[in-house]
Amino acid sequence: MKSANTYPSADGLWTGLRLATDAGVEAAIVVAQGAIRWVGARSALPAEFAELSVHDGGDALVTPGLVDCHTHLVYGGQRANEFAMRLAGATYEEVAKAGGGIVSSVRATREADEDTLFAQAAPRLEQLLADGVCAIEIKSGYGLSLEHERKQLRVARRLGEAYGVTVRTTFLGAHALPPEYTGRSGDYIDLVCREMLPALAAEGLVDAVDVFCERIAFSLAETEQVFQAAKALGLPVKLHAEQLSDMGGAALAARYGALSCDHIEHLSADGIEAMRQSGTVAVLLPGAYYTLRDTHLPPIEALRAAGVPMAVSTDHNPGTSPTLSLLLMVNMACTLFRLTVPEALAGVTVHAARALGLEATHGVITEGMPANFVLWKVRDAAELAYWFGQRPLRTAVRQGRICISFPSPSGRGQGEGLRP
Ligand code: DI6
Ligand code: FE
Repeated sequence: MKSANTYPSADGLWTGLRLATDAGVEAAIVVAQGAIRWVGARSALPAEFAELSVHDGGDALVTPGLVDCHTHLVYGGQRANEFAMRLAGATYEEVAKAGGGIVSSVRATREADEDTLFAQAAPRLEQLLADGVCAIEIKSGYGLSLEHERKQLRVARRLGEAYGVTVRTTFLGAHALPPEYTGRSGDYIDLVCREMLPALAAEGLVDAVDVFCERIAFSLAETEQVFQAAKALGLPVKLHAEQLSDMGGAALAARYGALSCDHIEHLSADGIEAMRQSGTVAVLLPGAYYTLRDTHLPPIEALRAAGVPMAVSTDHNPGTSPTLSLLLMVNMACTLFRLTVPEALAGVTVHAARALGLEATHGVITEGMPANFVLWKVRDAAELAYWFGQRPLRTAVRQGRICISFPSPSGRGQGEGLRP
């Protein structure tokens, strides 16, 4: 791992590119002082940029840097044993009731110190970066006490600094009831609202607030209590909503102007309408759907018809979605959820950026924005969805720096994601 500011600058003229939207025309991008200065057809390049030093794209497809807008990347241990339990017939809810599930990751996370958590999360982050991720959300929620939630969020911040990747931290203190609060859910929510959230926000560790609103987690009323605490601190909210049942969480979240409602397999028509009115993004998580062998599809056609923006994310977590490939989620969004390729790609770029409140800096290649873009060893955007399980990334520019670069089409270059 390098320190972020040792990556080479991406300033200069990038040529030999194809834009997904206009693949027939050679495109060029000018980067100056780490920001996009100009983008368009090479033939239309203004003369003032013609003498800049050239980065030859070699006919690569270029897209905005990908945004993974829902992850639980920082945690201790792993839960392969639950995979086996589910294969033997147990449901996610039964596993949780048997003392597994989120609470078993809480035990392992509490036992690990900050450096250990960092060392475990870093190679996971490297895999996502090798898939073209330039901005990522990282939630807490495996600490469930002030001390241990703080540790998770500090690791998330450190990861962003170490890798020069934009990290948005989300406080998910209301993820599960910690064992020491069994039977005292109200007391725990009070602790979350009165002590944990204000303290962590004051330390600058919280960019947004999330709740797991579900019958195995927290009720609608408890969710609203957390939203009120977030609102009092001026923090945006998002919600794990209607994953296993329709709790009415999405409509509540929309009332609080939520950035996103995530999972939403059981989202109702009222929930969709509320999200449409509030401009809330629907975050689709096909990795969890797949792992849980869910068969209840999110209401894609109704979301599409309502014009609710749909994002796609890994939901990386040790229980229900251990994937570290956002491109695999693009494939699954198409094959399992029937998104079109342009919808799925918008889902990991422009809409994902919006789900994090990052629409001014990420998700599109536009003059004035920080340079976050990816060159791919493919000719056609559909290939990004098609080659599932592969890593066609050639070059990743994050925050104006060349962070991953494979010099020749077949060569193994300096990629941080491909360590021996
Ligand atoms: N929904 C999920 O998919 C994850 N959290 C949540 O609220 C699962 C977390 C886990 O099982 O560890
Ligand atoms: Fe999640």
